[in-house]
Amino acid sequence: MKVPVSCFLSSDDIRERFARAMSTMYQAEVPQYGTLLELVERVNRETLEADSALAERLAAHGELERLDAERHGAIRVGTAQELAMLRRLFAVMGMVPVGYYDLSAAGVPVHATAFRPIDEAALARNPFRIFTSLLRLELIESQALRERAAAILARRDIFTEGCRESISLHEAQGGLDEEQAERFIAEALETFRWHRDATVDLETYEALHAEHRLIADVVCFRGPHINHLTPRTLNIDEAQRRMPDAGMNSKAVIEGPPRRACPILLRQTSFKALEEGIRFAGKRQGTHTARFGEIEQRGMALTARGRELYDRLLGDARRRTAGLDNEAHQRVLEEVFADFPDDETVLRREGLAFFHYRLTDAGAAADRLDGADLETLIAQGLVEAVPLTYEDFLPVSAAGIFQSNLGGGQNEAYAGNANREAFEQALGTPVADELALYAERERISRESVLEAMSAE
Ligand code: OOG
Ligand code: NI
Repeated sequence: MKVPVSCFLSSDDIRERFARAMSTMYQAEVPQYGTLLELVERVNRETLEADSALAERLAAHGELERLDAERHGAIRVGTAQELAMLRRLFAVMGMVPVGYYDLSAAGVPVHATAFRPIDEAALARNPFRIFTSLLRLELIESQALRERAAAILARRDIFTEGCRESISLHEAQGGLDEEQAERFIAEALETFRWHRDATVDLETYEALHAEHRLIADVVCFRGPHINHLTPRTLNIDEAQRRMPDAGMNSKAVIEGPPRRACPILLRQTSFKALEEGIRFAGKRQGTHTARFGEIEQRGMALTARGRELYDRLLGDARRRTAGLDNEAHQRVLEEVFADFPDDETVLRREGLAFFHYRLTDAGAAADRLDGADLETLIAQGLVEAVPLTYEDFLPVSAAGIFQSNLGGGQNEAYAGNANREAFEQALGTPVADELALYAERERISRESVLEAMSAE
């Protein structure tokens, strides 16, 4: 069967529909997540009403219509084969692996990447991404337990037959038409669904859980259930404040940088994972906690230099924030981050953040110039520099999110075990370098405004 290329849905369309289907499924599975969405929607509405400049800026950037769309989710898989197949699944939706995250440094036996869109138009349309962790059985000390876990994982297939067929069809045709895309979405969704029935008996679950709760979460179920989704908030401090009154057990502190005039990177918080009833093999009942809800607020992407400064200041702050409540934690962060410039022009001139350059209306109407340089064009109001939004994750923050859902469970013995090569081998491809992606987008925008402004 040959399908004309013009009938194919774009990968952006498929990603958007998939993200929406996932949100509907997760709200039905975890009702408290629906409550979180309502809370975020209310805070966003009130923030926009109180800040008309923000509302205008978001409207001008086409952000208002997609404010409610989820920004990310997360899953954890058990084997190289599962990860490699997920790479092919996400490719259907224009999502590629970006970045390597070593969580062993934080005592969690996984390493991870983020599957996400990378080009400008795709990110603007729908930036949905999935933080995907791979379990590292090799970090388990007990050989018997390692082998037991590997044997259980070897028996499961987390993809439906229809999902595999849809992926192969996409690869063979170079796209999917409407009906094929709908089938792909329905079949792919099955991989992320929750299963109340564990594949193992309670005793096996408990043995794996005793090594690390995350190992039990990955190994004992039929699939890598989506463990959270994350909408975007315009005021994370307010959302955090309101979570307890909405009946949510919020994590103690907001992860990431403090509140600033020029937001940087990513701030996150969550409600903690819920305890859910599980039927184990052999008919025994038990419980498991895995699924939670998160919110995020994104700021500008930092250059390697900006990131170094961020990491250093965060390290300084961490020595002083242990055990503090969120309010005190944020006060310390604000004090320490006074050393991080909080003015767009300074951030740009000092090479701390990435920017997108574009002509202003005046620039588009102006005469071409000979040898125009960027700073002069900006000073003359012909070109403007807009910060690039950070599209990735932060290992220290991710560790904080993991740990708040693992009852503080960690294991120092795992630490210091980054192995990007092994991860890429399992994935079947190298992960993209996030800094190079931002630098490239900045370079292209710079060259295109300079070209547009210079005389032939
Ligand atoms: C993923 C935690 C990381 C984030 O937003 O940093 C994450 C997980 O718990 O599986 O989602
Ligand atoms: Ni997350």
